[in-house]
Amino acid sequence: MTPRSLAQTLGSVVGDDHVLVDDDLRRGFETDWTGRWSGPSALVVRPGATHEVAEVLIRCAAAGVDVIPQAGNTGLVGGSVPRAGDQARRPAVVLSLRRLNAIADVDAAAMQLTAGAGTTIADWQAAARAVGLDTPIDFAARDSATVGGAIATNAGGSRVLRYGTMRQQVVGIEAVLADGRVVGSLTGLPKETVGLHWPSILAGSEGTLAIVTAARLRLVPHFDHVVTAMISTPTVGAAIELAGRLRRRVTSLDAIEIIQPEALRLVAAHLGRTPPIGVADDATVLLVECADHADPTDELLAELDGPGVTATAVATDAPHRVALVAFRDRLTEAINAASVDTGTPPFKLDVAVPLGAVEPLLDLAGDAARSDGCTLIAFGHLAEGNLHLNHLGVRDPDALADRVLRGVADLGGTISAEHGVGVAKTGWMHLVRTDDDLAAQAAIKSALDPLGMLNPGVLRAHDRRRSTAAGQVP
Ligand code: 2HG
Ligand code: ZN
Repeated sequence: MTPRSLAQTLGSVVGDDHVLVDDDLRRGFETDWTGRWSGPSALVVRPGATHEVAEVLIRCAAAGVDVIPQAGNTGLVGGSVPRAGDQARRPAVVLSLRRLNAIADVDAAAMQLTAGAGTTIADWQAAARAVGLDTPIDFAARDSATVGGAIATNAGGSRVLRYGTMRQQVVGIEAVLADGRVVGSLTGLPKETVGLHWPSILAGSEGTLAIVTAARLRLVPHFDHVVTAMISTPTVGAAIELAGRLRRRVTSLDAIEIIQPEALRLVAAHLGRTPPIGVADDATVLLVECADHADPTDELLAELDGPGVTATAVATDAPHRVALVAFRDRLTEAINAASVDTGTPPFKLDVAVPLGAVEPLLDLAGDAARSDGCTLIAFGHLAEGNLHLNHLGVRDPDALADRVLRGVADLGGTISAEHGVGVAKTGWMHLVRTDDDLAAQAAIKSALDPLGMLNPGVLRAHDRRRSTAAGQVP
């Protein structure tokens, strides 16, 4: 089928205005926002309803083209933009879900609402707050990242210690299989045991099994009183001990974010502000947030008045809290801005290890960065042992990733905590999953998507060392 006839057949489903074929219209959908991942698309199709998604998939299957689902395009592992080079096996269509952004059936008593896959996290939040509730998920990319993408990657963010990851928030799902059949339910019954649980199957499947079109989502109480503290601890070990104490004793705890000194310096320079506390080079900084119906400030301060805390800045009113949180929320943006000077996009490794291994992981990552000659910017979500290892000016990303990810696996950790595998980490999946496990996953994929047309290459495990040794292209 020619590109022109493909555009015509999809235009007859979604309307010609929602099929983008011009280079300049497609460009924004073909590259991720860090600039590291990009590939060509035949066109971008923007369905406005579930039945249109189904019909688009049926026609793409008939035309022999691959489908790359995308919504906010805030992914960091190359999973939502077309594949480049050898990985682009057939022409690819970007299936943009941004138009599926309706919010419906807000039920304050059940504490649930239904959101289209293209709904942003910020819009989910606004709808929750309009009925005196809140979202269990929050992260810095909230204005662009979407519900569908958050489900696809099983996103986490800063409130996981209180409410869990995205998987735990999905009480119902609607999704379209590769052959156009629709599965799931948006009823949202908290108790329902009639076979397989589609939210569990699809959360974290990165658009490889089905296209999520809508979800029934959990809401949580909205707390009027929030306190934010920036805390300096002398060592990573002291930070972990403090985090444990806070988790055991402070019931209003919402977030414990870790920021290493180099990261704090970078974001401070980007913001043009001095951090409110002095931080030694070998210190560790925590950004802690508590939220409750009654003011939790005293509860938090009582725990900070002890060993292992060298400096604290506390904010209870919105403007001061926002100013403190900016040192955490704007890190990714600061890293992207700094990467422009290095001439290469930032190289990101999202990993998690058991808490006892956070310090060895930071040592290992520091050594690996020094060997490469790049600058390591480390921060993350401490309660889950989840570190975002960002590298500026990296020379050999593949060797760096190999060293760090093997180290992570040896420490009992995982190669992806919340960003997903995408195409970036397929070569290291075998470090944390057995061959039998990966074979079972591949069998599920081919049962649901026998043509292999949904997000090809993503989550497709291969052992990069074995493939390279055998001379195969991964
Ligand atoms: C965050 O925690 C996101 O802010 C992005 O997961 C992390 O940029 C990153 O590496
Ligand atoms: Zn994160």
